[in-house]
Amino acid sequence: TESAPALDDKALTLRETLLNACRSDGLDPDLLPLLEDIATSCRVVSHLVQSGAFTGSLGAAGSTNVQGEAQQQLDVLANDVFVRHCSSSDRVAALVSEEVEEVYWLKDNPGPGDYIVYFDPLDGSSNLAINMCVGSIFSVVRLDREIDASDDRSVLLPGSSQICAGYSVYGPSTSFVLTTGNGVTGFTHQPGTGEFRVTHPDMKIGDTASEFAVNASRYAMWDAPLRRYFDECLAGQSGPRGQRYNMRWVASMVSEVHRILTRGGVFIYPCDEGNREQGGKLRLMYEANPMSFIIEQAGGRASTGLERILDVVPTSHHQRVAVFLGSKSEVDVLEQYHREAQQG
Ligand code: P6P
Repeated sequence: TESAPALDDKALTLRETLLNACRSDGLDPDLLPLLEDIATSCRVVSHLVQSGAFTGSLGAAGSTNVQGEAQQQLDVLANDVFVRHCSSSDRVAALVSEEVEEVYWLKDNPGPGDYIVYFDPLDGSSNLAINMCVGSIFSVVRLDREIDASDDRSVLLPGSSQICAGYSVYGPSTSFVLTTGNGVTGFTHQPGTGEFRVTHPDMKIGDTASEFAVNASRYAMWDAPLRRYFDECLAGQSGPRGQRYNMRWVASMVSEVHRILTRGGVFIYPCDEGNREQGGKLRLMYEANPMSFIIEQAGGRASTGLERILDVVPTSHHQRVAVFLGSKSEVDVLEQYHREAQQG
């Protein structure tokens, strides 16, 4: 009989990594059940995405979400998966989902030590129909005081109060990337065992970049500072940036961020004439904040163009924000150009 393929059992599992973080980094052990629930949610969503063509769930749901965007069936299914699994920990006080207008309150009197989980259950779902990468994004805050569960404004905490954040990319393989405030660790789903095993320990972003990610079809709607930066990138070696850039645009923020964590770069989604009324395209609480925490933990920067994203004081749990994130030198220049324009 053929011997079973040797499992690569050297790579630490997610559970082993989290237990080590409890011992060495003072990670709160009560966070582990919740992080396992989030990882389970990502495994289930990965399975739903992989099998979507056979279950007829790749199409539109025929509804629109609070963002006014057409919901895909898998947006709704993925949301239900996260709600089901993240509700099982009795330390979770509330869930904030991109797909649902109201806050899900799970406790009547949330207080110190309870968690709030913010998530985009399926980011980039318009890619599903064309079999391109999609993902899930999550952010966790631990309460240090009692909050009022009858007022949705109670979940409006700045990104700087996150204790952990991460995402999963459903691509050729399923990645799970996590920070608990001591650097960024990348895991890959191991077919067969179902384990998330460490494949990218200590992910870091270099200060310089040779790739930018922006939806350049919106150029005519951009403000001057972004056009200035973009034109300089296109000018290449002979231009003020003195180097050639390559461009990528996957229409899935998790994919862009994962590429930047893997080989550097900058991701840009500005406020422009087309989205200024809504405050931009990307959402602060469950897209920009978690991704900014991860990017900073990997040595990069994340700015609105005028301020650090993690310092933005939220006014609504679905509010949007301009996003410039990635390699420090690129974000520094973008911020400099925006500040110069602001000073006139
Ligand atoms: P555009 C996906 O809908 C998303 O929220 C991000 O994941 C992605 O970066 C962006 O919007 C894509 O925007 O302009 O290409 O549709």
